[in-house]
Amino acid sequence: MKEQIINLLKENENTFVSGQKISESLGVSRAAIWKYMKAIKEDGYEIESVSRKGYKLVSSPDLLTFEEVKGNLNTAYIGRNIIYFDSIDSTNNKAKECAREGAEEGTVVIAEEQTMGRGRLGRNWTSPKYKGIWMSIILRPDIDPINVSKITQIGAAAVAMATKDMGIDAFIKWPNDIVMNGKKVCGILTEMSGELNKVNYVIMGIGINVNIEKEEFPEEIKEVASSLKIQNGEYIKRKELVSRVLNNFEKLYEEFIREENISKSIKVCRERSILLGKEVRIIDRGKTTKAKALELSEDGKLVVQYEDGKIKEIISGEISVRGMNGYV
Ligand code: BTX
Repeated sequence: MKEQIINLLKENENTFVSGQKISESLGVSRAAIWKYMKAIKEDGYEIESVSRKGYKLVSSPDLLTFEEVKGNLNTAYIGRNIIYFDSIDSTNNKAKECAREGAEEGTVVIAEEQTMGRGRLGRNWTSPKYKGIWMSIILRPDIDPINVSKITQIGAAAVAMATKDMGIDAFIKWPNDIVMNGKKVCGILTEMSGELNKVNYVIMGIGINVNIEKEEFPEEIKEVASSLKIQNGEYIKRKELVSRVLNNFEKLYEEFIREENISKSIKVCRERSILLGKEVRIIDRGKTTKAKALELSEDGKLVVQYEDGKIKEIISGEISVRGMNGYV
C-alpha cells in the first residue's frame, strides 16, 4: 500500500491530493492513510500535509526501490521487476534463489546494504548501507555457456557508459572492474547455472561504490578501493545511476542476444580500457609474467604479447592482470 500511495502522490506532483481521494482510489480508511503517511515519511519522503487540502509530495529520498528507479528507466524488461531489500546477505545469492523459483529475465535484485557481499573466488565485497549500488540482474540467454563471460563485458560497458552520461570519467580494467585514478570503484561478478551446452540462468552482480567516504572503507582495502564521490568530488544520485546502467545494459544485451555479437560493448570497453597499450603483469596460478596488453578481441578476450614476442589471447577468469606498479 505504501508503494501505491507514493505512486499516487508522484502522479500528482506539486499538487495536493486529498485524503478522501486517496481513500477512494486505493480503498483504505483515512486513519490508515495517516499511518501509512507516517511510515512513508520515515522512509525519507518529504510530505506536506495541510488540513482540508491533503498531502503533497515535496521530495523523494535516494532509495533504490522500483518507485524511485523507474522515473528514468526506459527499458522493456531489464529492471521492470525490482526485488528490493533494505538489507540482505548477497544480492547474487538472492537472485539465484529467485531464478531457481522461476523469476523472469530482467528481474533485478537490489539491496541498500549487503552483509556478505561476494567478490570472485570467495572474496568479499564491502557494501555499506545507502552508499552504493548492490544489484544482481537475472538473465536467461539461450546461448552456449562458453559465451557467458561476455555478459561481464556488456555489464562493464553499461556501467562505463552510465557514469560517462553523468559526467564521471571512469575506466574499465578488463575484464570486470571499473577504476578511477588506479582505484576500484566497481566490480562485476557473473555467475551461471547450466549444463554442458545449455544455460539455465545467469546472474550478473554489479557493485558500484557511489557515495562511500574514504574512512568508511575497511583498512585492508583503503589503498585499492575508492568511490565515485571521492573521485568526482560530488554526491551522486544512486537511483539515477541505477536506471542509466539498466538502460545501457538492455541496449547492449539486446545486441548480444539478437545479433550474437558484442561489438558495441567491445567498442566501449576498448575506448574506456585502462590496460590497452600498457605493460602488465599476468598472474596465472601464482606465476607472474610480464606482457604488453595489445588489443581486446571482438569476442572480449585480452590479446597480450609476452617479452619473448609470443602473442596470446587471454580468456577472462583464467588469470589476473595487474599494472606494473600495483593494481592498475
Ligand atoms: P573481485 O574478486 O574482483 O574483488 C574483490 C576484492 O576487491 C576483495 O578481495 C577486496 O580486496 C576488494 N574489495 C572488496 N570490497 C570492495 C569494494 N566495495 N570496492 C573496491 N574493492 C573492494 C569483484 O570481485 C566483484 C564484486 C561484485 C559485487 C557485487 S555487489 C552485488 C552482487 N552481489 C554480490 O554478493 N556480489 C555482487
